[in-house]
Amino acid sequence: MQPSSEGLVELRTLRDVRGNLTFIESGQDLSFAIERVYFLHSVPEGSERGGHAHKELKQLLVAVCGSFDVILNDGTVTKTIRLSDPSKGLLIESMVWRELKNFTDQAVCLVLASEQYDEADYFRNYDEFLIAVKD
Ligand code: T46
Repeated sequence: MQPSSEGLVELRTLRDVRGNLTFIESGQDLSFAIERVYFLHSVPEGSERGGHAHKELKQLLVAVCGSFDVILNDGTVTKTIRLSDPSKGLLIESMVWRELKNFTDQAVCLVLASEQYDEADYFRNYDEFLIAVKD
C-alpha cells in the first residue's frame, strides 16, 4: 500500500456483474492495525466535522456513500481533497489538522483508526496545534 502524494490509497476492489466489493486488511492495505471503526452519517446540509488534529492517531477515511471535502493542514501546507470514490481511502497521519465539510445528502464517512478513542490525543485548539507541530 503506497499512498499518493495526496494521501490517497487505492483499495482492492472486486468488480463483477453483481456489484463491487472493496476490502481493507491491516498490514496489506493499511500500515497500522485497526483498533477502532466509526462512521459519520446523516450529516445535515452545511454541517462541518473535524476541526482538530491528533497527536498519535492515524486514520483512513473512505466515502462509502456520497461525497465530502477533507481539508488537511500540516501546519505549513493546506490542501483540500474531495472524497467520492468508495474504492479510494484517504490516509491521515498524526499531527494533521482536519476539517470535513460540504457533505452531500446521505454521505457516509467510514473511518478506520489506529487507536481506540482517547480525548487526550486531540488538539482541539488550532494555536496549540501550531505550536506543537512547529516544535
Ligand atoms: C476525525 C473525524 C473524521 C467518541 O466517544 N468516540 C469516538 O470514536 C469518536 C470519534 C468520538 N467520540 C465522541 C467525542 C465527542 O464527544 O463523540 C463526540 C464527537 O466527536 P468529534 O467532535 O471528535 O467528531 P468529529 O466528527 O468532528 O471528528 C471525528 C474524529 O474525532 C476525528 O478524528 O478525523 O471524525
